[in-house]
Amino acid sequence: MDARDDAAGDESDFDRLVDELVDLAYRSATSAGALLRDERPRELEITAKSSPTDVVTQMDRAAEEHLAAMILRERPGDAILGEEGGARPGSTPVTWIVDPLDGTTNYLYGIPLWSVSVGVVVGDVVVAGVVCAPELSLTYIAGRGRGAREESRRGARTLQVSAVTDLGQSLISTGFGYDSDQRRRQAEALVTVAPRVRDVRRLGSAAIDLCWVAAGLTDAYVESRLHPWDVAAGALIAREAGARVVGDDDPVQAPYVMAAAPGIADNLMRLLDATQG
Ligand code: LIP
Repeated sequence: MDARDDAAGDESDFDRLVDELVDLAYRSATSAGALLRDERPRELEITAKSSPTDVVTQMDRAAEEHLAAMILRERPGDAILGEEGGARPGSTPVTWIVDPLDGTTNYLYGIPLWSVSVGVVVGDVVVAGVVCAPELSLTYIAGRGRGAREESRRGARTLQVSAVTDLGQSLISTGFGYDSDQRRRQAEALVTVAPRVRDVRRLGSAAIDLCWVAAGLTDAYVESRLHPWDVAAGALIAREAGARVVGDDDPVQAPYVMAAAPGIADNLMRLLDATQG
């Protein structure tokens, strides 16, 4: 029995379910994004989590509560796995994997590169993903097998990864964890990669990193020690836009999560594998 059999009878039922999940993911992500943008207080209450630089604010929690309320109002039996709320069990094959505020440090500093990421899994297959970046007026949407699209001030467009084939001409984004030993290892790997590519960017939101590969704004994104909520939606969006994506099925344990234009994916993976001590 696969996810289709569990969740719905035949193909058309499953397709209707995916459409419903994409729609609810879109409405909940954009609504939570508006809350974060429009109701940000003058003073943020900051609490440290895994390290002094891994922080959570009252807005992270408020956004996750907002997402859960919208989702469970329409689909009360679904499970939710959220960065701030842990795991809420469900009675259906559907699980919502949400990062209510991806790029918390950027949000804290007033840097506009932050997002709300909502991924939806049926059985063990990610079927819907929405990433909303409200300060940039950008929303990225994908349904499994339906391609990926961007909505912006300029309207809507279908997403397609870049056609780059030369690693030395590629623009790569990456990120660093909150643990100092992990950051050292990530920086050491970057010493190997940086001289072999055009340039490197560090945006601060994994979900946006993945969507910008899908949009062709960067040619690849690589980061290690991420969490399922960082990547669930963005990995689907990148894959549906034609990216090669690895590591997203177990982002905590994988050597790295990578989303790359297909023309450079093999060479980039060879380079990354050489950095794995
Ligand atoms: C962040 C990621 C970012 C990573 C940070 C952090 P958060 O998520 O989006 O790419 O480099 O270490 O994990 O903590 O802002 O939700």
